[in-house]
Amino acid sequence: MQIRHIPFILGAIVALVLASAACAQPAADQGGVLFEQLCVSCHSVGGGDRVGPDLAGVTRRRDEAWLERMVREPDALVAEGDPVVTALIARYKGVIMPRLGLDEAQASALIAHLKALDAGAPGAAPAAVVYETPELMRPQARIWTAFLAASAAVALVFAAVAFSSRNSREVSTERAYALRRVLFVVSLVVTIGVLAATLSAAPYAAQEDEPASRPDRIVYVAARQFQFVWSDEPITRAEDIGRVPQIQQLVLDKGSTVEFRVTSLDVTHGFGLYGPQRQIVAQTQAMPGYLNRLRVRLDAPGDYPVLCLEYCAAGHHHMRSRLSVR
Ligand code: HEC
Ligand SMILES: [Cu+2]
Repeated sequence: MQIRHIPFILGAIVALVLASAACAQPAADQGGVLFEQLCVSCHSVGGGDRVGPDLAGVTRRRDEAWLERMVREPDALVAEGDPVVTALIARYKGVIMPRLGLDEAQASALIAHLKALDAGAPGAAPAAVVYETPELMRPQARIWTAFLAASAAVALVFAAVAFSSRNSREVSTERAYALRRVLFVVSLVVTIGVLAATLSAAPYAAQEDEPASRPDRIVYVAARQFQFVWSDEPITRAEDIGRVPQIQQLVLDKGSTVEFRVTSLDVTHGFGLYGPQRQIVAQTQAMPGYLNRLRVRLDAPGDYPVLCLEYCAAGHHHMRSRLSVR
């Protein structure tokens, strides 16, 4: 548990919006689900600008053919020097909306969703769910408390040393060196002891080729500014995104072992998987050119937020996704 994780946990609690109502109204809400999955990292509807413009009223501002192109192939509009996009890019600090590899049906569903929101259709907007303050998983809470106590102890030692050095005095180097030797041996023994006691319980002991240790499911995760792209097939280059079928909503079986194969298409990101109680479950780095494997067994049913754990540029704090376990 590190201090830098705290804002993400809090961010997840406050900002995560569920789209689980989607199952009930597939046609009307497919666009809503896609929007949750692919667009909220950069856009809100009526919640103000994020990385990109607030999309409230966009279906009235722009015509449909243009909207469809903007959603499906923003890069083509940029290349053509479309005046509207050129002006938008200037306004949004040069950030260019990425091509997300959507097909026609998905684009229409998204536009239908935006239209419904603009028309103020009842029930069109998924209600924002505000999570209660989560109860940290007990071991995590204990580690956090121990970490705080240890940090306080270190701060006290530093303060004591700083305080004691105000007045100069004779120091016996012999005694200081003797003390240093003792401390060295003690820390060596403690380190080896802790290692010996815990190493066998460390994950990743299983051999790749043992059939019993094969994961039930392999999921590829490609991180990029500012989203996670999920797939059953490898995504290693940006061009794969239009080609490889994506998983829009990852649902895993309760108790199954899943191996995430995580990479990045641009800068280094973090792949942080949080549990239903918003406790961190597992994490690895998403690095360009590497495929990092992260194997976990997910026993508790519920929603698992996924957040980027590496500051990756201005839109970092919107970089989140989720999976569910049923
Ligand atoms: C990585 C950030 C990012 C993501 C993800 C993203 N957009 Fe954008 N979007 C932008 C930016 C930035 C702009 C402003 C134009 C530009 O700079 O390219 C924009 C512009 C737009 C516009 C034009 C807005 C206007 O005022 O005319 C629409 C419509 C749009 N996006 C829809 C979507 C939809 C739908 C999705 C999800 C499928 C999406 N965007 C995903 C960053 C993003
Ligand atoms: Cu990030």
